[in-house]
Amino acid sequence: MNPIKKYASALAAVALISSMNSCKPKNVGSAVSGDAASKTYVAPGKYDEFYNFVSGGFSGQMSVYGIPSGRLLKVVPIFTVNPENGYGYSEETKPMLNTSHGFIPWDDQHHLDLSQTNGEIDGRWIFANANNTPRVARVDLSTFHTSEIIELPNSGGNHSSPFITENTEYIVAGTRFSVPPDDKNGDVPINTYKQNFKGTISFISVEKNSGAMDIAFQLQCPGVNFDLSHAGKGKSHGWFFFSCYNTEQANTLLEVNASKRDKDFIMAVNWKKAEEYLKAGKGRKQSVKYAHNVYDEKTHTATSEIRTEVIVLDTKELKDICYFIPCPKSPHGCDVDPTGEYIVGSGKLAALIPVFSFDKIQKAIADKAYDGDYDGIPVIKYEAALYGEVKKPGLGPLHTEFDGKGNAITSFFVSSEIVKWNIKDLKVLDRAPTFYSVGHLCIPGGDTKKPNAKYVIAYNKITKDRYLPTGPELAQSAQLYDISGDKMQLLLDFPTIGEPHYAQAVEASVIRDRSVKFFKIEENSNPYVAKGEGATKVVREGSKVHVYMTAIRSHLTPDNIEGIKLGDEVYFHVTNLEQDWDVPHGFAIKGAANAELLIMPGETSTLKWVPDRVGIVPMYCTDFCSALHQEMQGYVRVSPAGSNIPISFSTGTNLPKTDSTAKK
Ligand code: RUQ
Ligand code: CUA
Repeated sequence: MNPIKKYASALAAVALISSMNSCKPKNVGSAVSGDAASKTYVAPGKYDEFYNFVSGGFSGQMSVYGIPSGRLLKVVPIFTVNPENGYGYSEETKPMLNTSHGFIPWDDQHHLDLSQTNGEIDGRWIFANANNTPRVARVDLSTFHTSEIIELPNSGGNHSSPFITENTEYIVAGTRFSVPPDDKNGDVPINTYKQNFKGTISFISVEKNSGAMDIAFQLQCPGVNFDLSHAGKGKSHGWFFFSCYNTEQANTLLEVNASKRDKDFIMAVNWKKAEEYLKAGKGRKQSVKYAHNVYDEKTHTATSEIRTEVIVLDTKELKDICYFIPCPKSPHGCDVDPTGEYIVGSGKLAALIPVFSFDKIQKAIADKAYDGDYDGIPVIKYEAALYGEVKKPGLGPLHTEFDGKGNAITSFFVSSEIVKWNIKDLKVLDRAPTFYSVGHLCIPGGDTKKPNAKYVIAYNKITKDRYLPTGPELAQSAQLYDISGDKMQLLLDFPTIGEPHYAQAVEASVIRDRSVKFFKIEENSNPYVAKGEGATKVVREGSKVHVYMTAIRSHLTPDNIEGIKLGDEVYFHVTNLEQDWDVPHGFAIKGAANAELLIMPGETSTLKWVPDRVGIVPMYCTDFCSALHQEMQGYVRVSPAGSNIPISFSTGTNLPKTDSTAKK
């Protein structure tokens, strides 16, 4: 075939696949049986049975739902500023979004993984990836605050991340885009991918008690796209599995050029071996630049540090860390069953699901059952690693979760359905339509050793006609199915915030009782705290003015401030003196180029304000905190630059002068 014809036919194949995107399942409709309502009804005042943590996609946030009701409980900002609670706007939280590129107010958040102990969810933390500017975050589930964000050098799009080992020893992060390493000259022609581009996998260690993250080491791998990943567990603990596409190493029009090979790879990584090499000093220190940001719950303040070194192990030189296993065609999901024996690859363009056996992989390595190598990495023979194939399961398999009863459920994007199959005999057991174009799916604990097979939740890319129209863009959605019986039963649709990708769910009891209700004021060590109204003050330092302010139902102290001048930078450090659950105060001032603050009980937050005109400027509490919330307000007087009005401040004492000559 001449190149143009070849190109045209490849394009036609892609067009065919894309046109299948819109095909609706045959039994479209609302095949919801009579008891669905009672199964999802959570009576007013009652709690849901599960927490469901859902990635926010291009919203950069994580949202938290109750299951089975589908009620939205909270939006937790991670990588994106959030005006609703001042995250990324307050002086204390701005450093959380610092990177080697400076302050970045947004990212694209795809995957979440709950911390585990012995392969079970322990409810301490949830980890999140940033896909665009490569980062991994840790959210503390006692406060639902983002506690830590670490940037990843040598990476270009952190998609296969964050996936964790069974004791949360490591968070792994594989780069989506291969790029020239950060310490090499990157000013090279783009079409020198094969020579100059590398794929990097980061192993982030997690300190057992504090959760503190650190890049323990990175693996330099051949230039491909790493897509998804899961850790081995049980017998395969010590290994990681990554799906790879673009093994064609294309640098343009990937939809055609990265869909040529009949098989791409699952990459098996022996991280225990990598640890040995690391200990033996086989790593190379590489100079890089990445930010590490930590939020301290005592100072209620984040700090950001730029780090400059990382240890890299070269998997081409250091044998027996990485192995490639052929996997049909553009694999996406890469999922490991609860026993750790079966590794399920899902080729986006494949018409079957290959299931690999950990034991067979080990034997293949021992026997050197290789089909040559790929860029210096041995390629295990497909048959030597394969346990078997699920035949004709559906179109466009993406992700698989496990029910802990020997079954797997796989999502199918193209045929818009979820399909249940048995891991041992690889027979399809049941299928249920999704509305529409399902991406990820989630069973509570579905990627751990102990799934809870009560529900599966499908996260759909397209909702089309499922909800009232809302202009050109419709909400993405989730759908809840009962999987406790033989037949999967659709129970509920609920819209999600942002585009949902991976999600996690866990029994509410694992998290509920650990929830912090307020911060102890005596433990507050923010340098600008006022631990009582007597400690409030306004301090001028040159053109900077620090207001040490308190909020308690229902007044701000001070609520009258004079002596501010044009050209000043004013910092309102507001301490919420309440010591009770669910009594935040807000703070906003007219004309502030900023979001409000939302200050939790016992916390101090700081809003920066630069007045731009002379006059009287109102400020107030934004959160309806009491019957007299509307009274929770005050004024700042701004005078011209050269004015000699002295700083003064008060609450309740700046009263009108009594005029003795006035008539009674
Ligand atoms: S992805 S819809 Cu970004 Cu996890 Cu598969
Ligand atoms: Cu405090 Cu409203």
